[in-house]
Amino acid sequence: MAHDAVTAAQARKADYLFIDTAGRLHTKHNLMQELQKLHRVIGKQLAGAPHEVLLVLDGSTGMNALNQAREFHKAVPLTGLIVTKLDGTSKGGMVVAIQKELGLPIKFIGLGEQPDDLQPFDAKQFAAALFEE
Ligand SMILES: Nc1nc2c(ncn2[C@@H]2O[C@H](COP(=O)(O)OP(=O)(O)OP(=O)(O)O)[C@@H](O)[C@H]2O)c(=O)[nH]1
Ligand SMILES: [Mg+2]
Repeated sequence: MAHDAVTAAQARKADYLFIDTAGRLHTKHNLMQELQKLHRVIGKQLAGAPHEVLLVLDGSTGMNALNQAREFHKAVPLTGLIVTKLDGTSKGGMVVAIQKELGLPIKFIGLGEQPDDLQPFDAKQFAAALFEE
């Protein structure tokens, strides 16, 4: 499917192609291999692709998110993270640990279920929110 999508995007001279995979746990070895294959196939078809590999983490899982990020980053080189569900009780302090260990930029954060709730990550604003009452 990804192969066909790249072909179609090239034929239409599209500026962007988003490939959204089904969610998976890093412990599912076959699904992690599938992810690596996907990455390899796209790269063979188009030099430099995929240009971005974003991992979407559920912020409510706390420090488990760090472990997930670490394992996914080993399987396919990530270029950034999206941390969702920061509108709940989780304040997202794990993003500090992730940044410290893996040095991956957080591109967007999720603050609700509406399209507008997916917002660009602003480190200053995020840090301020982390410490406010
Ligand atoms: N409150 C809240 N809900 C969210 C947020 N992001 C996603 N959700 C909800 O979480 C649920 C799952 O979101 P999906 O976008 O389907 O998650 P997914 O990772 O694509 O799931 P799979 O493709 O099945 O692996 C939906 O009901 C979303 O509305 C968020 O930032 N805050
Ligand atoms: Mg999905």
